[in-house]
Amino acid sequence: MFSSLTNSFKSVVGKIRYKDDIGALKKATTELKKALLKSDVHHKTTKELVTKVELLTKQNGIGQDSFLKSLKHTLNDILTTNGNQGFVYSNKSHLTTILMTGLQGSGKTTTIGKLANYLKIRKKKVLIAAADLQRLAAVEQLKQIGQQIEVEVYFDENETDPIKVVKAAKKKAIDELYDVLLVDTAGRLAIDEELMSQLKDIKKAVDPDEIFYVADSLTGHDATKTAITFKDKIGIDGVILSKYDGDTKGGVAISISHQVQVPLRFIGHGEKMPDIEPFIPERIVSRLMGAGDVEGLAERASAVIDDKKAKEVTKKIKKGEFNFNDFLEQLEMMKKLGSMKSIMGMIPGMSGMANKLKDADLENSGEIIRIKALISSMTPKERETPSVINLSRKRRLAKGAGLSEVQVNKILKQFKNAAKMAKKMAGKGGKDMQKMLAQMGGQQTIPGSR
Ligand SMILES: Nc1nc2c(ncn2[C@@H]2O[C@H](COP(=O)(O)OP(=O)(O)OP(=O)(O)O)[C@@H](O)[C@H]2O)c(=O)[nH]1
Ligand SMILES: [Mg+2]
Repeated sequence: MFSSLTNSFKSVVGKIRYKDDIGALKKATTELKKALLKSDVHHKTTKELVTKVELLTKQNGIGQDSFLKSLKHTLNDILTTNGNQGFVYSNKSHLTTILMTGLQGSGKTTTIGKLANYLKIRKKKVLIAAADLQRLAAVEQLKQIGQQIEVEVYFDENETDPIKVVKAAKKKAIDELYDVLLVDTAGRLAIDEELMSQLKDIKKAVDPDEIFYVADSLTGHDATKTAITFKDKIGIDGVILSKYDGDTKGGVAISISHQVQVPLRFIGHGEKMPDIEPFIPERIVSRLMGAGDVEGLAERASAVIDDKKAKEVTKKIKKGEFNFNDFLEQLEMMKKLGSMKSIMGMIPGMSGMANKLKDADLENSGEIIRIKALISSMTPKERETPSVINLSRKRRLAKGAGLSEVQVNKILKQFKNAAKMAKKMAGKGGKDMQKMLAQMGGQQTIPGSR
């Protein structure tokens, strides 16, 4: 996600030797300035960053270590703004209410879905309020997202007043003990008084704990400008950058909170529901310095992996009872972890690899699609005990799943081998589910398995 910035920093740090002189420092800072501006970091932020790094390095003695430390320290300062980080629950009541605002098409509705999914994985009861009544398809879009992630959406198709909708949603959320209410609002092409006054009315009616502003990374410096206007007109508590996956420069993530003076809370980096990450400055600095984000990865894994289920599965594997139902369940769990690309970027030393993976992910792997098709044609008994599948059933299954018999045989054989291998591994105390999945899918098709 930050690979281009990470590479720039690496190259700049490389310009300065273990012990060096003022000339080398000047060269490095000039290079740093160029790289930041080229990445679209705001010019004021760039100036402040470069000046501070230069000053700090001089204070600590010119050399690579001192330069690196100064850069880390200054980046951390620049990225940290007064206010909350990531998602913060209300300290006033059981319910946390979030109002999502932003221009048309910036990604509000998608981000609502991503946040709802993020919170649901963390065991929160979430309600989404469909208060964008401007666009005909807006309610339908939210309903579909809600269905996909299994989160309830409050809507009223007979209502034309968003104020009434948010009031009713809030009442429902309180009465039915929801943890979080996410309110989707209508966007406009540009900032106009009508939008601002409607948002103010909604804000008054729903009394949110926090207001998030969704900024489209692809709009560059305009994202920063508009965020400032929203802050001045209605007040915002956090910025969420969307479409960061399409932003090859990436610098807006460095300067937006510094310029708006409101923390950047999340970054959206894809169209799918798991494609969102909390923005925690010290973790991001670690990634920018090419050191990965082990803490973030561990947090994500612990949210997604159900301890009890993991133990059950390990037990089954040890007994050699791992079946196709367990496989599907494991696959769902892996999907929740996010794309392989986003995971790789968090592993120390792997950020370079993340770029090569492009958008490869489990869901879109051809092999996984074939395996899923085969499993969906099986009877419950066959899923539980694949060994009962005989030749005539193999033929029927191939037809049902639209596969050739050779493909069916291959998948069944791979599965058998994988279960065997997993049993062996579990016997040795290993629980490496990923390796097993890789074996299942064939070495070529699952990214990251080689
Ligand atoms: N690649 C990518 N696409 C995104 C991301 N977030 C949103 N999108 C896409 O951007 C488009 C607009 O997203 P919406 O969530 O509908 O935007 P919105 O702000 O609700 O739009 P309005 O309701 O019309 O104001 C959709 O096609 C989304 O799939 C992201 O992080 N990455
Ligand atoms: Mg929308």
